[in-house]
Amino acid sequence: MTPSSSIAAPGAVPGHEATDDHGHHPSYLTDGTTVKSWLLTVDHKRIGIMYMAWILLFFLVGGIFALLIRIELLTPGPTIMDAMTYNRVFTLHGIVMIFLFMIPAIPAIFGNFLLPLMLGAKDVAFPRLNLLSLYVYLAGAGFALWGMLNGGLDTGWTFYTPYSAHTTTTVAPVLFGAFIIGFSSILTGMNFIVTTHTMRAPGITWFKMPLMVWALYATSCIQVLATPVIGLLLLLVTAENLFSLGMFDVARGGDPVLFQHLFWFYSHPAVYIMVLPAFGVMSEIVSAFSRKNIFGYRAVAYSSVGIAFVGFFAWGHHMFVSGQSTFNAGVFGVLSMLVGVFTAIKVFNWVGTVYKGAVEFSTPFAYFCGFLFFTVFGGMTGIAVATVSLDVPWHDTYFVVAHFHFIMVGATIMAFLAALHYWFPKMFGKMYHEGWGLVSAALIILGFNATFIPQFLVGNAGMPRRYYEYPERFQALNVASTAGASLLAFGFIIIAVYLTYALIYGERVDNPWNSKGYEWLTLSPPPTHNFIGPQPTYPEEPHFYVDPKKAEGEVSDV
Ligand code: HEM
Ligand SMILES: [Cu+2]
Repeated sequence: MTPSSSIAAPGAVPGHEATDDHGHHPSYLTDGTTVKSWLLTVDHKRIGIMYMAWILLFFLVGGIFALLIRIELLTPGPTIMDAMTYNRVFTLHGIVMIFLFMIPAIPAIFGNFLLPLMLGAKDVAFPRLNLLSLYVYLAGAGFALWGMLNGGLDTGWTFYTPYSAHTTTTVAPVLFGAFIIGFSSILTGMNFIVTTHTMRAPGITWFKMPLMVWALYATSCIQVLATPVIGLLLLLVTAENLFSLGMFDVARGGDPVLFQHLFWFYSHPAVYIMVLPAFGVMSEIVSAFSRKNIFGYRAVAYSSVGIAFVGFFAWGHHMFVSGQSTFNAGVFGVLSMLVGVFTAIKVFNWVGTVYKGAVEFSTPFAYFCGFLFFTVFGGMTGIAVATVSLDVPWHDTYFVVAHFHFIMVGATIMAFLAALHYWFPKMFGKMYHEGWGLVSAALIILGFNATFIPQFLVGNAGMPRRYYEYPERFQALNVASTAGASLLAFGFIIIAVYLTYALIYGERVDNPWNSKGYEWLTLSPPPTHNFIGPQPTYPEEPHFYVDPKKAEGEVSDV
């Protein structure tokens, strides 16, 4: 199909078929092909693609470290490294995955690419600031990786004091790197908030915004409000580490638990920086592949804001055993569970959307199914660990590791891969092999379960996290977990292969899903300024598949 013959969803706008003077559309990919035109671009789509390249690279680095951890834990004693190296490896894995992959992944890649398209805007509000965010992120990543490779650190990704203030490993550059990355997060968040407020095309009211936009908006609010706290904290620990200020030192009037409060005041909301965009992705996908408008649009939109809000009042659940009163612990437990309520609202609405939908079981939908499972299972174990009497024995065991991997990694990775497959044709105008898509999705979902279900069990049996050696009775479950991780890695390799192939040889497509999301109202890949000819008009809600004359819940014949 040539670009000019491709028509988006029914209801495509006038101007969509317009061409330039030469009768064809230059896309953002072909408009300037020099290295400089990429490195200095202010086009949100190119910036999104550049984030993608880097973030995938860091994901590979974090993944290699994950496999090293799993190989080491194959046997109860030393396997491939010594204990100190092991401490460094799991710290590296955690820091790279959290700060370099999970936090920026969906907002920086798909948020950047899609937010202006979904709002009918030509770009984000501050395009140059957007480019700056990318380089600030890379500068921070550079610092952190440099520190990790030159000596490394052994504090775990949580940098708990008093240890992080005293260890002689290379803490300061990594903390400083994380501090810099925080600025990138804040700048992107600000940019998205202003874009959402000021750049919506005529016709897009707040309650006609795609749910992905709502999710990105709620995420941005967390980024802007919470990140400064950890920024200052990381600076304080750096100073403590270098100059022994005494801030977190009891002997000098400081308080090591103060660190935990400030750390989790950011890092608990930060888990929603990772997972809210994932929820947003899924709201788009469930609607597109059920061919129904989302069930309970307003409830889904408000619950994103609700999660962002109550997420700020739950941090104490990481500190049940750090000496807080029983009353405090109870309050933090209940507040944590409120997050579960808002998440459940979303889950019920997603299921309600699928119900009686004309489901198309494609690769993105397969990831939606995996996502639903990880979110519900991970969320319920969240309720369990938010119950103080249960968390006391589970704290710092593999049970918690399994909980947060299920919800955070499971849900986010499912959404990341779903987004990658759903928007791949949008970004590159090419289609991948659907069969391989489904095979790798099955491998990944299976591998993920095989990796982390044994960790719930071994944690419940008492195996602590962050230990290098363990009693022999834990070995079988650890071997199972490592086998699962290998399956997972295999799935990712397959994806890398067929997506690269599709990038080069894939069939030209425009809107292979016949999606009605606003972002599909323009060409795939989009032209540089997003729309050719007049801006589209937005008479309907995004994903308006249902004939309004028919009763709600019925399927349109689109
Ligand atoms: C929605 C996405 C969620 C994400 C991304 C997430 C992420 C995490 C992470 C990263 C940790 C481990 C932190 C560490 O290294 O110590 C953790 C622990 C914990 N989570 Fe979640 N969580 C989520 C949902 C929930 C929910 C809904 C609840 C409560 C209802 C919850 C309750 C807890 C508790 C109590 C702990 C601490 C357990 C302990 O350290 O003993 N989480 N979570
Ligand atoms: Cu938390």
